[in-house]
Amino acid sequence: MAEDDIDLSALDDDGLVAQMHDDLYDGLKEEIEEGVRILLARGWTPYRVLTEALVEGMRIVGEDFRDGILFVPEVLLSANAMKAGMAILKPLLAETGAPRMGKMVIGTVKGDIHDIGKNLVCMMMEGAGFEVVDLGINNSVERYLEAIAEHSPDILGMSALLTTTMPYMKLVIDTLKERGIRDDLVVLVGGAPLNEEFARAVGADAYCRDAAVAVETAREFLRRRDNRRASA
Ligand code: B1M
Repeated sequence: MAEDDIDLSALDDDGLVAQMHDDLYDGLKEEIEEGVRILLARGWTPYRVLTEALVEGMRIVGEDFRDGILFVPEVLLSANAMKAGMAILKPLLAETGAPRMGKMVIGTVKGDIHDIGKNLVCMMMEGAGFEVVDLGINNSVERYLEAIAEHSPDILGMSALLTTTMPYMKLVIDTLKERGIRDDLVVLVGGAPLNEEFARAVGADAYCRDAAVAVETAREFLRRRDNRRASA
């Protein structure tokens, strides 16, 4: 350890989490990985590490990006460190042994390369027992249609982080309607600039504020669908 390095394991929980927010801000991948491992070893649940150490750290990065204090290259380093932490948590979140709940195809819409939030949704959905087909970023209508034809999902999820890309969701949903397959799917949308009103306006079934809400909403819609089918 270099002289000015901080011994993360010597910090108490609050100190460590605060240090991890700083390390995420500075894009320090290895420190984030170490911090995640320490918190897990101290008995923190993977979900708590995710929300309190990583997501909260990224929120701070987001504010300074918005205010012009951080720029794209720095935010990319933060995103890279965040992903490294998420990679450790992913198998743990998926380890719940939950029964298979249904299948979701999800992707970030065309023109948009933000994927951290979408990846979190994938992790949480898998952890809750859903089968997830992740289409990644920058997805065209055609790509969504191909994936729906190939995987026959119960749920289509779309993510957008830019006000310029979120209208693309309407194009996808309108195309599903034209093809007569809209009502075969539960369409859930999410991303920081969206809200419920937007989701209604584009014809989605629901807006999901965060990954935990996405899981709850998916469960609720499939439960309602199964009840309808059972009583038909
Ligand atoms: Co971008 N970026 N970015 N960026 N970036 C934002 C979104 C921005 C708000 C920053 C700002 O100005 N404050 C702003 C958008 C402004 C606007 O549209 N009004 C912005 C901009 C402008 C840009 C560029 C245009 C910058 C430039 O080039 N000049 C550019 C666009 C590139 C493109 O997409 N074409 C750009 C680039 C980048 C990076 C590449 C540097 C990097 C992305 C790296 C990556 O994702 N691999 C980046 C980042 C990291 C951000 C911020 C800082 C953080 C986003 C994030 O990861 N948040 C962001 C600021 C912010 O959002 N506060 C910003 C953490 C994540 C956990 O939250 O994504 O909201 P979130 O996901 C949540 C929920 O929204 C929800 O659940 C998730 C988990 O709880 N959710 C869903 C998300 N998707 C869902 C789908 C669902 C359900 C729930 O389906 C069922």
